[in-house]
Amino acid sequence: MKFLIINGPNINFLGIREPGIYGRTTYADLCGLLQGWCADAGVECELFQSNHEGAIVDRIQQAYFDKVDGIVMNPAAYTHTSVAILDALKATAIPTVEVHISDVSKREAFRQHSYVSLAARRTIVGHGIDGYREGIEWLAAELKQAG
Ligand code: CA2
Repeated sequence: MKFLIINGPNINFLGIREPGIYGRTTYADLCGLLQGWCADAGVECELFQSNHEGAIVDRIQQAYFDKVDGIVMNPAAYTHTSVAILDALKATAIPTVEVHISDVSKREAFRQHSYVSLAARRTIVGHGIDGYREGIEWLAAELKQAG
């Protein structure tokens, strides 16, 4: 089974600024953790981070041709704005889990709407970096059960 883990804009700044909201784990640390969690769940993984909406759309489309089984994604600010990312997820129909480090439901009003949620099988918010582990484990179990 093959997963693509996508992180959106500014996630590469994790651990550098705003540790009160996003913690002290750096993006490099996160990449190591993601690889370990995928290995533990018995899935191959590819990591992708971009600050560009179109690059994320392109990567989701590529995942369709690469026969990726699942996507775990923190779309970051594009969560709240991107119909293009929503459409790419719908077009490819790759099972997707949406993850947010912070609890977006308790933050500014503009963070409380997610386009990506309309295509995601599950949305995990406010569990910090551990939310990615939950997403990977949940999606791996779900897809194994589906056969
Ligand atoms: O809680 C999350 O994971 C978010 O997806 C993070 C996004 C934010 O726009 C979403 O509303 C919620 C922000 C990504 C990281 O931004 C940073 C900003 C300053 C310092 C470090 C990271």
